[in-house]
Amino acid sequence: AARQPITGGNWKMNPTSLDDARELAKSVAAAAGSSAAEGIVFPPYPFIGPVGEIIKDTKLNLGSQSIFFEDKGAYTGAVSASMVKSLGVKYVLAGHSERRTLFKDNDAAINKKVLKIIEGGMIPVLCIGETKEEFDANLCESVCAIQLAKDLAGVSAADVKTMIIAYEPVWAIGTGLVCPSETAQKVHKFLRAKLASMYDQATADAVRIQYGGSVTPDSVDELMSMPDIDGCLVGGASLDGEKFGRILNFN
Ligand code: G2H
Repeated sequence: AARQPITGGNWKMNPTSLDDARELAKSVAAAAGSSAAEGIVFPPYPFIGPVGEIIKDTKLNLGSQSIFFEDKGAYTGAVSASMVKSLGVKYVLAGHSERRTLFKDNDAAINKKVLKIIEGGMIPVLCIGETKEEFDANLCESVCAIQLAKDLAGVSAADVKTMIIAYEPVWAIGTGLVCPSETAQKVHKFLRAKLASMYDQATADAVRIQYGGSVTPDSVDELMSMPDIDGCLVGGASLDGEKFGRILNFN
């Protein structure tokens, strides 16, 4: 496929100080080089600006881990799409399982965020995935299909084409249990077929689908050899510049 591989480093609530964030950004920038995959870093909100300064002359892109879907006003603690856009953000996560579980982001809110990210001139990275119970009950495909349909409601084919979908089986997140590459490939293929039925084949073929969940330098090459895996969304291993650099420079 002609899809350009794209891999993101989701720093989550790490590192814990601006100095440490700067150090990490510098080591990622040094290790990334002219990587095989397009790279994105998703720092915590307060570090987006400073990290953006550090990576501005590299091939890395700047990301935001979330946004709130309102434009402005009395929403204490919230951050808007235009705020992160003004810092140079290009990609924004929506629907990460930690947001769904810990912060009660439901599909209706995630859909509003996706639409707001697009309206704000940025590209959503929509995360979907099933829990362990759902996986064991053979509900992986139906759960992912429902999330996709709800979260993409009202998104045009032209916009979805530029989007990234991240398939993150919840049972593989931060657990060290990587989903076997063939299993992930099967789900990615299913998701692309679902996108083709929601839109059309050309649109589905353009969407980049990332795998996320305990990706490391040891698992990246096999994952990236799968035809429908177009990149990875990396948590833990993105906090080490060398490891993340190796993941960006997959073989
Ligand atoms: C899944 C992933 C990053 P980790 O949440 O989005 O985290 O690689 O630590 O499993």
